[in-house]
Amino acid sequence: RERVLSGVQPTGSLHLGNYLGAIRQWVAYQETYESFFCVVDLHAITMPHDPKLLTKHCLETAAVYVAAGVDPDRSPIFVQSHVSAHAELTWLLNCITPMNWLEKMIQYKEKAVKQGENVGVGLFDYPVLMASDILLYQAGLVPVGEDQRQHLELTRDVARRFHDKFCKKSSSNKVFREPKALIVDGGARVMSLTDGTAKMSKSAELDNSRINLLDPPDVVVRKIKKCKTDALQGLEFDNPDRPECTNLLNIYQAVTGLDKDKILDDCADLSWGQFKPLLADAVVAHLEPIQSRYNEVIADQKSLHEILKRGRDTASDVASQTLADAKHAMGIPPQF
Ligand code: AQP
Repeated sequence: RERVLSGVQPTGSLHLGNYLGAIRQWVAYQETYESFFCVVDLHAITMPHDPKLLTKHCLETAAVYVAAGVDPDRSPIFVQSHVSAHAELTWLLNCITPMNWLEKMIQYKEKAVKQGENVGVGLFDYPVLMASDILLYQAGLVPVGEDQRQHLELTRDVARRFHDKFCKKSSSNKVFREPKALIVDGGARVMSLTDGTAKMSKSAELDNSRINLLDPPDVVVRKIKKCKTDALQGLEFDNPDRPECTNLLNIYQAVTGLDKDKILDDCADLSWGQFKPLLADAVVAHLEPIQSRYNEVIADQKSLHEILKRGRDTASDVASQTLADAKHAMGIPPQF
């Protein structure tokens, strides 16, 4: 079976975009692929973070995976920093990755602008850490949105460069598997509630810009009531001049599972005042079972720790083998 690896950064409370664009898809992948799901805390610290919250956010993120339907008995769930091979392989790969490859990364350029002079080496190196995450597990497929495509391409380039430098003799002694992108099914980007051209994001300042997965029903209703719309008559998908309209209909489609034609039949002539309560009800109903499962999972910290320990052990077994092969290929001395 093909192997899939994916993760979310524990940078705050997870939102509908993280769920619809990533975690919900993972639940389906478990049927087809051997899956590893990681809470990528080493990535999260590439931007300023609060040390008092990081552990809490890691546990909450793992609990959301379980609540959303990831089955830890089938798919290891683990915290990235608990498998030290991630940091170790990053160092090895750093030593063969040209600086100018990383200078071209769009996400780095965008995030670095926000940091000004304080931009850390870790942010620059983010794509190499991501390459390590993927390559350690010999993942053939990586679910990526448009914004991560460039990083996946870099992962392939780094693997190829490693093989060119250290594994020339035969293709059978290649250390890594070159991953391919797994196109996310029906995974339209979920956009901000306050600006239909910006993606919904954990770190956006305005809480009203996102629906957090754990927002109680009254908060969801309030956020949708207040969200940005436009003054045009009727509702339609895909009009580039109406990004908010497209986004809200996309969310409605994702949480109801209805097809576009049915939605247009039902909603094309509605006013915002009529559509918003429908949308709010559908989102609340969709989140309700996830939230009640989450409350059970997070309340049982002992079991949650156990899940992460088991995940770490399974992940470590795979990762340490790849790391050992990489070290061997590079001529790093074995432990005497
Ligand atoms: N708005 C979104 N719509 C669809 N998918 C999304 N994802 C994130 N936002 C949306 C997907 O969630 C996964 C995990 O993302 P991440 O936490 O690693 O980082 P991110 O993409 O940068 O997510 P955020 O929420 O915007 O976090 P911050 O604010 O910390 O940067 C990925 O698969 C991503 O595609």
